[in-house]
Amino acid sequence: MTIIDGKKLSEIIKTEVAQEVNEIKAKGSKVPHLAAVLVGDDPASQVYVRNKVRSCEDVGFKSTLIRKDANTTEAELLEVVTMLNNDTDIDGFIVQLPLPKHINEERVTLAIDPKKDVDGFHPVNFGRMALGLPSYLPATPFGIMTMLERYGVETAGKNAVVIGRSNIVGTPMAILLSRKGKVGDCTVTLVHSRTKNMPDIVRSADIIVAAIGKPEFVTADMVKDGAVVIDVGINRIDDPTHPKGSRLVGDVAYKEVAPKCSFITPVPGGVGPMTVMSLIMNTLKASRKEIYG
Ligand code: BQF
Repeated sequence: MTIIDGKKLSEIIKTEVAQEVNEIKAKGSKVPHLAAVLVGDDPASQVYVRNKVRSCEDVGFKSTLIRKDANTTEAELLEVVTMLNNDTDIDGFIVQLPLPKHINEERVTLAIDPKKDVDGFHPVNFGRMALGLPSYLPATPFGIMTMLERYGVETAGKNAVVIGRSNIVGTPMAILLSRKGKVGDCTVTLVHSRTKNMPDIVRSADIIVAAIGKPEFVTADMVKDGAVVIDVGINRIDDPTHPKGSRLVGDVAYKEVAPKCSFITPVPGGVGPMTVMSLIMNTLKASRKEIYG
């Protein structure tokens, strides 16, 4: 059993990107610049945005954090998006999700210039991804593809089961694994809350991607011997034995599942750090005009 160490891999990629930023600076070219918009004070979102800003600092990117209070209107947020679309110093930006309930995430995402949409959530980027055209890949699936590639996980011809059909993880993950490519060429099944016989289907998987947001949903009886298990879940559960009274668990019952696996990702320190690193990679691509010229 090999633990796919997302923390360590993200640090390795960070040093590679930092090296490239040094070369950009040595040439006197423009330093990559990422902006992040955070609306409200959701504690998890604050942590995520802080992780992104810190990663920018670590690789030598410029970063700008724009904070708006929780009662910011959709119109005000759209003005910020327009301002960032037009700011020529900013290569890419993100609007941290989830947004407060009175703001329509779809309208905000549609307002982002696809050239600067380093989260890859705009329908233009999603469509280009689905067609196999150059695009910004959504950060979590991109991070998972990078983990599979760098750990040399064989995917061609394997049965992959993706659990969960969200727009930003499950659905794009299923598309990417099914595509031709270095990582890909899988036979993909996407299962969700209305799926019948979910345990039977998951048991047939050579590769499992768990992205349902239910703590320890995938148990040992659902996992075939030798399977590759990628855990996207980040769930805080009560645990009175812990100093904080709670701890993080994934969507996989790690302790019982890990011994059956060929590869498994831990939580924390698995997919999460790779998600943040993928945003950095997309920002480097934006600054180099790799996708849109
Ligand atoms: C780790 C996210 C759900 C909804 C919106 C490192 C992150 C998380 C975990 C992180 C996530 C999850 C992010 C770890 C960004 C990943 O060590 O395990 C980093 O910062 N993430 C987000 O921006 O929005 C989310 C999950």
